[in-house]
Amino acid sequence: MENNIETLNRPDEWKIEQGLAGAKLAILDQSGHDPTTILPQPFRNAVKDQAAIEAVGDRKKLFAREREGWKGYVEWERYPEKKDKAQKILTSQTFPPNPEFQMGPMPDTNPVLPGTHWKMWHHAIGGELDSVPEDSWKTVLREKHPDMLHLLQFPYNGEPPKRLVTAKTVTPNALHFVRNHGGIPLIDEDKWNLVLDGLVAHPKTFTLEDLMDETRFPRVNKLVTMQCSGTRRIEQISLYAGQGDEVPQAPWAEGAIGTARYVGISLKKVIKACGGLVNGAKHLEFYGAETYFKNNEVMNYVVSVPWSKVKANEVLLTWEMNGEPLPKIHGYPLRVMVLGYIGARSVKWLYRIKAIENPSRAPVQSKEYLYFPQQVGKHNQRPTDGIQIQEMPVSSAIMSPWNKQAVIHNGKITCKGWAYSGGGRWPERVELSADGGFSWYTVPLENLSKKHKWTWRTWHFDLPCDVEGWIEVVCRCWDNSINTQPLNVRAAWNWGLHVTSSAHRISVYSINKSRPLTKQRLEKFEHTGTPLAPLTWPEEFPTQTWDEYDKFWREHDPRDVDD
Ligand SMILES: Nc1nc2c(c(=O)[nH]1)N[C@H]1C(S)=C(S)[C@@H](COP(=O)(O)O)O[C@H]1N2
Ligand SMILES: [Mo]
Repeated sequence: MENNIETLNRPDEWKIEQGLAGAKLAILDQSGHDPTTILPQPFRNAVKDQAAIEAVGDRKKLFAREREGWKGYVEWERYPEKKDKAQKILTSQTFPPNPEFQMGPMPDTNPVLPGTHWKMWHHAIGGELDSVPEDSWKTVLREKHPDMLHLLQFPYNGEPPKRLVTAKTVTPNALHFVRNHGGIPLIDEDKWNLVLDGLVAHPKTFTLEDLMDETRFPRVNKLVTMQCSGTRRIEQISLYAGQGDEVPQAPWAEGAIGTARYVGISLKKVIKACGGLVNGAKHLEFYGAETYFKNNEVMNYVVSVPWSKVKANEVLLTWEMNGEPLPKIHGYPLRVMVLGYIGARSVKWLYRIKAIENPSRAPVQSKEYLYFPQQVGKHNQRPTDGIQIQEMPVSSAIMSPWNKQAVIHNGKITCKGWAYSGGGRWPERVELSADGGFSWYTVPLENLSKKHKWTWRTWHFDLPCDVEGWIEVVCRCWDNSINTQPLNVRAAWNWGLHVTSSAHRISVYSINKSRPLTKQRLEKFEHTGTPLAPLTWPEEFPTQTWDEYDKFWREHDPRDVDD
């Protein structure tokens, strides 16, 4: 058939009109006299002012390794002039824009996203940062399980596949999710130390040996679940696109949560060893050794927590994870563990703690990890409009079956998953619904893993399901404060795509073998070697004989009655 039709439409017009190609959809401006459209911008030509970059100086010297034995560490926070020089280099050239992975198609690759411009930024600064992207990926391959789903190659962000997320109640180190904002510094334990300064009576430096000295600091050993505030973000992205920066907004599924046994000490005791806080100190700022980029500025990874949290012995300095020294990728040699807070506060590769008066001004604390109200627009969203996310609310997720999966069962669908609550609250009740959240079955307590103050509970349940066809399986948790989850994603959706705390909802196609007819039919498929998948294939053999058909009409009223 002839395909050369004359048309003003582009070949993908129908997809665009149907909202199936959001990345190509023009913005419609109805604010002026006549409506206009604003098309997504194509990739701009790269600009690079080589002379301006060279005028900054020798990058190898300017951005050299800060300390012997600390590969990949450049100190920025103590040297404002150095920050300015790096900024000059970054603003003297342009970089490719963010890939549109939310409204455009998600690549079919693993790693899903390469992190191209983050790699480019590191190479643009050069010096110690030049080899960081490659070194980091090598560490990933050395330390993580081969089945990890690599959402972003650099900075590395990865989660275990669903079948392994809750396979064990304590997550093996190689399967624990990883969330990085920069490279992985490779630090020698012998060369490492920690500075505690700012508003403390006696600023001090501690070696790892000092911190491990049990005569000074009592050991703490705790089982802790850490959850990234981005966990289950893909559900928000699938509903509506939001802030699309690929590092802050990695497209996490349900695996950005992990549970491990940590050994360390309480930060409160270390602050006491420095003579305590002075001059109105109320917050502790944590410094991580890697380099982070935001708006053409370079910085170390810095966040803060309030003293009240530290005072309650809920902030630990840890060096052991599940009986092993901390893996390099998880913060070796020392990381903070803030119990019950979002992962972002548990700083890895910790090298400095500073006592300060107000919450940190560093962008990760003050401009990211904010929970915005839905109806404040992107173009006028001020950091103070958002709530700084600290404790996670109650949440849960179904790990099996999967969304859009057809399940053959005998009247009960076996479901598995996790439930968690932040702030030292814990799951008391997990409920499942097979009808979209109208009626709920309680998961028996025997089917929940053991209760701990700071951890998730994994669960499994055979969910009764009599009906066939598409059903919506929903999971929700009630914590010990009787908090529960909003019932749909929209209710919790926010521009920053954080805290997907809504009840986890999946569509499942139920094929109920406890129905005699279904059982017979499935046997016929097997007998005749007819493939069951894909589900959408039309029937390959009749479901009824003509004899059966005629018998039905003999025994029932006709389709149309006339009296
Ligand atoms: N230094 C440093 N610490 C960090 C981060 C980081 O990028 N750099 N990411 C934070 C975030 S957002 C999370 S969710 C957790 C993830 O810890 P994990 O990679 O050990 O699972 O680390 C936190 N600590
Ligand atoms: Mo996170």
